[in-house]
This record gives sequence, structure tokens and C-alpha cells, in this order.
Amino acid sequence: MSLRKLDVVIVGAGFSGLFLLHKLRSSGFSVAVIEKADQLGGTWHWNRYPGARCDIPSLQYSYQFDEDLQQDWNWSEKYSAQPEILEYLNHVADRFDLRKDIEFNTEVISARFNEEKSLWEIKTSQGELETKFCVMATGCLSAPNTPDFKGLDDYEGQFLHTGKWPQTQVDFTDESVAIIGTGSSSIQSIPVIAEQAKHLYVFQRTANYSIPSNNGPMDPAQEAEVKSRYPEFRKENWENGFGIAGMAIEEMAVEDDEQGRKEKFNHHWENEGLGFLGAYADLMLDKEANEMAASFARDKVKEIVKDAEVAELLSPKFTIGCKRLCVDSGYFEAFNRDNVTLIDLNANPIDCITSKGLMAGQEEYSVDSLILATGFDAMTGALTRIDIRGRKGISLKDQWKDGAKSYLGLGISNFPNLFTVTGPGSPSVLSNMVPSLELHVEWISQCIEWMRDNNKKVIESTKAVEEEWMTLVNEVADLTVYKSCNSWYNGSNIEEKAKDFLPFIGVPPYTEKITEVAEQNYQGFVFDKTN
Ligand code: N01
Repeated sequence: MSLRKLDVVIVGAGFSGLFLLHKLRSSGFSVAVIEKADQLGGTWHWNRYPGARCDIPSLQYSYQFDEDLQQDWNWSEKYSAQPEILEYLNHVADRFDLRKDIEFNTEVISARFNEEKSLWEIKTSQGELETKFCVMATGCLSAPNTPDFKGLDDYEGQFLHTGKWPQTQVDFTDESVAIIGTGSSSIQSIPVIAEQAKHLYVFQRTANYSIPSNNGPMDPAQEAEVKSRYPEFRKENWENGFGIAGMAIEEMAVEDDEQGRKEKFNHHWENEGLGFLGAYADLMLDKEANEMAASFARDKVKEIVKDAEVAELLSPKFTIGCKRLCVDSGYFEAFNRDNVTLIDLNANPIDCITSKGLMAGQEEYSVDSLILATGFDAMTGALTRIDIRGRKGISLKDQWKDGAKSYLGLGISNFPNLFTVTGPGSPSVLSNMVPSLELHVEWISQCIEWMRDNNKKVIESTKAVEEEWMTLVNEVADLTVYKSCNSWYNGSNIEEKAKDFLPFIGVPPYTEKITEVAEQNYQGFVFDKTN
């Protein structure tokens, strides 16, 4: 088979990969998207566990690059469920005729930069490619974390991971089920599984904060209002620190009185989902303000959960928001059911997985299905799990072993002509992902076009600029309460991972910075380095 030569290879056919393909192909580049799965969708292909849905309103968690698309598409609910998001992405692929350039069932095994030719050599499960540019559109939460539980291979029942859910319908009717973990995936799936299963055992290591979604059918009046001024509505995203419209609040919790706070928190609890953290401007900046919101949320758990002991176990003890806040549809209520049992892993650690279930605190739980809802090797895992080699054969995994460094979350030193979409050092997971990835797609596409128009062959970041940038990322985080607990934002969920805080906090200053960098001919990046 002859070696295929392309201008750009994109890895991943999720939200980012699809838009990149459309954008770069429209600019006249030869492009292919390489996708491991047999379908497009990325995160929304793999995470099809019961109850999976977005927790940013769909009118914002959607593309804005095409006015006709955003006018034509109708979301059926405020927060759309996974099947509808997948349907939307399939519609986008058909509408812009994207499928013909996506290679499904194809896994990237390695990517190696050939310094002599200034080309990337990509080895896939289906053959080899040569490309000028490689764009990693591999997602921030796409490398599932499977803890090394003793005896995991011995389990003989149905084994599932929320981050790699099968495409076939999974039915838990008349089954006993165990789920390990209480992050967003678990919190979304527990109420749905509890309705089906004979019994559900929830194994919790850390109680988590969750705000009710108050999801429901799309309000036609609200939809019409947004569609009548969509560009302006989208602009509001960019003005908010998290890229979410309607969260721009200036009042401080510490300056309000008790009654005022109670009313404000109640309003946000009942209406805002993730925006609960936007009730006041100081919740993520000031420990005292944060504790006011945290204590309100804990009181809510005690109001909802009838058994006082269970309610206490479900009450989180850490700073609210420093682990990703969860949004649910009936999570705490599920623990009022007779068929749901909460097991505290701190008092009853998991000894091992057995052929029938698991041993925790000297007791064996025999279950028909065992679900790991244990999260992801976030932000870097999808990149370091591929054998990516840059200048002098250096591997990305080795370069990042003491911490992931990147300039703006877009470029990595020693890895020329390789871009990451929503990479470490960009707002990514601390923002509304869709506008954030659109921003990166626009930036990367314009950069590649600019290079073509200005006869530049090779672009790369340098150690100095990425050191400086990642220092700033951490200095900004130091001004907040984000570092005050273990979270996947700082790699604490993966034992062998460096414990650095990876997302940049603040969409507006970040957007301003990368726009300025581009306007100044990609200031900080080096072109056509000779040694
Ligand atoms: O994963 P998580 P997730 N033994 O890492 C526990 C996005 N998302 O898949 O906290 C026992 O949050 C771990 O315990 P602890 C969203 O950004 C969005 O739920 O480390 N337990 C924790 O409880 C989210 O944050 C949506 O003590 C172990 C859980 O497993 C991100 O994806 C929906 C363990 C993992 O929680 C990840 O969410 C779903 C062990 N060895 C996901 N190891 C939306 O709503 C881990 N745990 C859009």
C-alpha cells in the first residue's frame, strides 16, 4: 500500500475533530481524521452510560461557527441527553459532508516527527500516513482510569466502565449492581440504575457536592429569545470567566447578610445547576465565602436524605468546586430508596475483586454487574497513551513525566507542527468546552493558513515560554481555592502522575492572550528552527 501524504492529520472525531476537519478542508488543505471508534462523537460516543447528559445548557453547549446550523437545530431539553448530542454531531457530519474524510476503526499507534523532512510519520492500526501537521483532538476526559484493584480479572459478571460504555443496551432489571466512585458519571447514572436494578451498592471514597439540574423540556420562549440574538448571546460566553453566559455576578457573599445569602443560594440551587458557583463573585476566591456555599449545599443533603447516618456520609467535607462540581437529576433522593445501599470505603476499604463481586470491610458483595465510575487520566492521558515522539526521538510521555508543560495549551516544545486542542494550560475543563474548543480550532486553522501564506514550514513552542506560561497558570490558581483538595484538575486521581494544576482559570484574559499572540505573528513560537 502506498504511503498517504496529507497536509493535516487530526486525531479524534469528537466536537473538536469534526470542526477542525470542516475548517481546514474549507481552507484548501488535504485532511484526514483518524478515529479509533467505529462512530464519531468522541466523549459523547464513549460515555453512553444511563443518565449521561451535558450540564451546561444545550443552547450554549453547541457549535456557533455556522449561523444556519444554530438556527436550524432544536434541542428538546435544557440539558440534552447523550443520544441527542450524538444525533446532533451526526447531523453536523452529514450537513458538512465530513464522513468521507474520517477513517473509523483506526487507532493511532505512534506519531514520530521526522526532522530531516519536517514531517510527521503516523503509524495507525490500518497503515501509515505522512503529514505536515498533526492536531490532537483527543479530548480532555477520554482516557479512562481503571484502578489496579486486586483480582479485577477474576470477576465473572458483567464488567463496565462509565467512560467506555458498550453500544448495546445494558439492562439491569432484576440484577444486583455495584458502582465504585461518586463523581459526575456515577452521580448521573445512579438514579437511573436504581430504578432498574434489584439492588444497587454504591461504593464511595469521597462524598461529592451536586446541584440539582432542574432539567426539563426546552422552553420555546427562551429558545426563541436566544435564537433572535444568538451572536450576542454567544458573546456573553466570552465575557464570563468560565465561558458560560449568565454567570457574570459582582456581589460578594462575605458582604451580604445571612438572609440575603440564603435567598441567593436557594435561587441558584433551584435554577442554575453548575451556575450555583456563580451566586457570588468570591465563592472560588475566598475560603470563608466558599464555606458559606458549601455549608448551604451540605444542609440541602441533610434535607433530602432521610436517614441521618447516610446523609452525613453523603455530606462532602472539602471546599465546594475544587473538585468538578456535579449536577444531577435525583442523586441524593436515590439514597431514600430501599434498594440502594451506600458503603463508605474509608471505613470499609476494598480488599479485592472476587469472581462474584467485591470484598470490602470483610464483607463480600455478590453482584451481577460491577461498574467502575472511577474517572479519567484527565487532560494528558489521551496524549501520553499514544507513542508520540518529537525532535531527537524524545517521547511526550517522558517529557511530561515531571509535569505537563505547554504554551497556551496549544503547542509543546520539541514537538513541532503538533497542536493540541484544549490542551493543558488552557481554560478547557474549567470552561464551557464547546466555545473553548471552537476558539482553539479557529486559532490553529488560522495559524496553519498563515504559515502557508508566509512560507513558514515549521512552528514550535520553546521551553522558556511554556515554563513561563505554566507558572502563570499556577499563580492564577493560587489566587483561588481550586488547589485546596485532591482532584483530577491537579492529577491527584492518578498515582504516578505529577501533581500540577493544569487548566488556566479565566476565559476572557486567555482569549485576549491567544488573540494577541496570533496578531503579533505567533509571538513566543519559533519558526523554521535550524538546529
Ligand atoms: O470521574 P471523577 P467521573 N477506589 O474523577 C472514585 C466530566 N463529566 O467520570 O474522589 C475508590 O469525577 C473517586 O473518588 P475520590 C466532568 O468534568 C461530565 O465521574 O478520588 N474510588 C471519584 O468518586 C467530571 O468531573 C459530565 O476519592 C475511586 C470517582 O471514582 C469528569 O468528567 C458527566 C478510586 C471518579 O470521579 C470525570 O467524572 C460525567 C479507587 N481506587 C463526567 N479511584 C457532565 O455532566 C477513583 N475513585 C457533562
